[in-house]
Amino acid sequence: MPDCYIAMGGNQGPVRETFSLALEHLDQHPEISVIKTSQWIETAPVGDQTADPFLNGAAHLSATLSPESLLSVLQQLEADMGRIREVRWGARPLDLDLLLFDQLIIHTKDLVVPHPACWYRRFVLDPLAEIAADVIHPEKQITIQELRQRLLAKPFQFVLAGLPSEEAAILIKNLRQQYPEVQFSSWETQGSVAPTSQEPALIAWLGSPASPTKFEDLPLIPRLNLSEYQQNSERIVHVLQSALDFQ
Ligand code: PH2
Ligand code: MG
Ligand code: MG
Repeated sequence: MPDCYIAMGGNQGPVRETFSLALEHLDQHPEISVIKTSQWIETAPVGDQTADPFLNGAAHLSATLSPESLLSVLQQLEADMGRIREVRWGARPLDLDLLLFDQLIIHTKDLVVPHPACWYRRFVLDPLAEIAADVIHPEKQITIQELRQRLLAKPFQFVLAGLPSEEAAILIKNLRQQYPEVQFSSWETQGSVAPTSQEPALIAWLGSPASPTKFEDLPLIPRLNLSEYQQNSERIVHVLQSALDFQ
C-alpha cells in the first residue's frame, strides 16, 4: 500500500481537537489508514494574513486510492472542519497538504507532489522529520532528515539567482536590513565558490526565460524556482522566514 505523508496546520478554534477529529475521519475512510502522527508543535505564523500562532504536525497515511482522490478527501475534510467552526477572515481551522505520495512525482494543474514547499519550510519539515526521517524526497534525492539538517547550518546562506546584478544588489540590501543574521549573496556575482565553503541553504531563482542563468543550471538541492514572485520582496521574505528557526 502506498505510503503518504500529509502536513497539518491550523490557527483558529480548538486546533488540537480539530486535528484529532480530522485524523479520526481519515482513519475511518475505507481506503485510508493513519499509521503514525508527529507531535503537534506551536509555530509563529509565516505571512501576514494572521497574527495567531499555528499548530503544525505531520501524519503518515497508508492509502489505496489515487493521489487525486486522496487530495479531494483532504480538501473535503478541510471544508467540513471549516464549516463546523466560525471562520474568521485570514485564519484557518485546518489546512491539510499532501506532501509525499510514495515516490511519485506529479505536476498537474490541480496537484503538485512532492508539495513544492515541503523541503524548506521548517513548520513542515520539523514534524515530518520526526515520522519520516529516512524517507527520500523523490526530486531532491536526499532524506527528509538531511533536508531539515541543511537548514540548521549557521550562518543561514540565502542566494539570489537570475536577476540583473543591480536589481539583486537592491533586493539584498533590503533583505539584509530585515535579516542581519542571514548571509545574502547573488549567484552571478559571488564568483566561483571556494571548494571548502558550504552549499547555500536556499538558492532562489528569480529569473525569466531570457535570463543568462537558467534554473536548471543551479544545483538541484538548494534551488527554488520563485520566478513568478519576481521582485515581490514580501513573498521572498515569507519563503526565507519559513526556512529559519521559529522565534
Ligand atoms: N500555513 C500557511 C501560512 N503560514 N505559518 C505557520 N507557522 N504554519 C502554517 O501551517 C502556515 C503558516 C498557509 O498554508
Ligand atoms: Mg499549507
Ligand atoms: Mg493547503
